[in-house]
Amino acid sequence: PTAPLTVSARPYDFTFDPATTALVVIDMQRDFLEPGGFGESLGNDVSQLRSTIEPLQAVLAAVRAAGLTVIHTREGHLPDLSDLPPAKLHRGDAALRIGDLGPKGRILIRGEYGQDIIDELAPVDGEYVIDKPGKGAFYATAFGDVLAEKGITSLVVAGVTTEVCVHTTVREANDRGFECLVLSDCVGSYFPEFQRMALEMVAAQGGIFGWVAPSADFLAALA
Ligand code: C5J
Repeated sequence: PTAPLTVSARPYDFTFDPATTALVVIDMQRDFLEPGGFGESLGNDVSQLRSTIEPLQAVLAAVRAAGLTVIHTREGHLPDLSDLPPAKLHRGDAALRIGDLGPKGRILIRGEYGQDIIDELAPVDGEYVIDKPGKGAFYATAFGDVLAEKGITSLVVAGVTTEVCVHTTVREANDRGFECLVLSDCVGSYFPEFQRMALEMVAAQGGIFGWVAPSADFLAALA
């Protein structure tokens, strides 16, 4: 198909040029999706996020075939915790805190097995992997520089969790002038009511932060 492509989305059609669009896959890490990691240590049922994996595999296959830029992010901290604000370390009542040794390595520490991306969605050669200390992908990372270098103006966003790292990144991107499409079945939350409302918040008020569509409609536009 010739650009621009059109996705049937809420609150209205999303148009994009594959040459200036990146797929951003946020924090699909063992620490959030598998037992024994950061997500579970905070008391969450990590199985809630697993429905995102299969549709995201299909989206990754399609965007790889179409030649879109692909950027994965990973939340995590340096082994010496020098990039971890005490406020983040001490927040909540975690069984295991960031930096503690869990069954998959030190919780949310860069380079540990648990902090890496799940096998099902492993990055391939030529894709970017951005390590970030915060919830948003722009803060203290090269994410913005990569987007500028590649001439990216639109983001198709997937990953976890919808109301935390996905929302923070979409809000940050929106303020920087990017057009964001959130794939509703490729983002996940530990809380079903947050999932629903977080998606509503993106598209409300005429698309205050961006657009929302199921991945099937994005795939239809790419086909
Ligand atoms: C959280 C994230 N939920 N990746 N991180 O702490 O959304």
